[in-house]
Amino acid sequence: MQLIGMLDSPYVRRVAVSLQLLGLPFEHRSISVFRTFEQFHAINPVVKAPSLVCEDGEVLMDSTLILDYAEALAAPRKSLMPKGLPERQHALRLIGLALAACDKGVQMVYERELRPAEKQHAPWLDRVRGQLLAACSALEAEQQRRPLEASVQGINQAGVMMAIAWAMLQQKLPEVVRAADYPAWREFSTQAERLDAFIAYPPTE
Ligand SMILES: N[C@@H](CCC(=O)N[C@@H](CS)C(=O)NCC(=O)O)C(=O)O
Repeated sequence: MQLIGMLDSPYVRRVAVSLQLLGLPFEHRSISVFRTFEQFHAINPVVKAPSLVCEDGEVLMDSTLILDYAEALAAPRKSLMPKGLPERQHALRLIGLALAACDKGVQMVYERELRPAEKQHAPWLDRVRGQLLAACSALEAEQQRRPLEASVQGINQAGVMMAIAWAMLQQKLPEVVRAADYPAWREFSTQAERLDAFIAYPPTE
């Protein structure tokens, strides 16, 4: 199995860390959707990171769908998704919030880095920033209300996604998502980043 994409993408990193925690062997290939577009295009003409090349050569994309496949591969030995319905419901809420935070963060970064300054549309950026901060506030409130565990045994997919979203937002948009405003989320993420799977796949390359 090959995981294609750069670890500065939270979606790629999410898959890499999860595959590692699930104990699934894979080769990571750091190919950029921007700097090495043609090389990426040769593997997946849609050029979406992450892409996963399965053992039989079929290519999957979208981190959530790739992880659905990974969960099936690892079952029944290991899973990062809670089994009980109330716990699973809560995990899905957190994953949704953290994915939304990443999506909005990535939109802001693309707007700033890919669009010429004179073509940037302030009302759109304000809207996206508001959505991003709403997701961040909800994540902080949830972590204060029902703290997640950041141990190697206890971390689940919600915890992986929360820590990875935090790292990406602190790396790319620290002036928007101010660390001091999110003490519980920050502390949880600091602990998660000490796990071997996170250390093995750092957010920069
Ligand atoms: N919902 C997707 C988002 C993936 C995504 O947007 N990846 C970015 C890299 S951070 C990408 O492929 N960008 C290139 C493009 O969309 O053209 C997932 O969870 O995998």
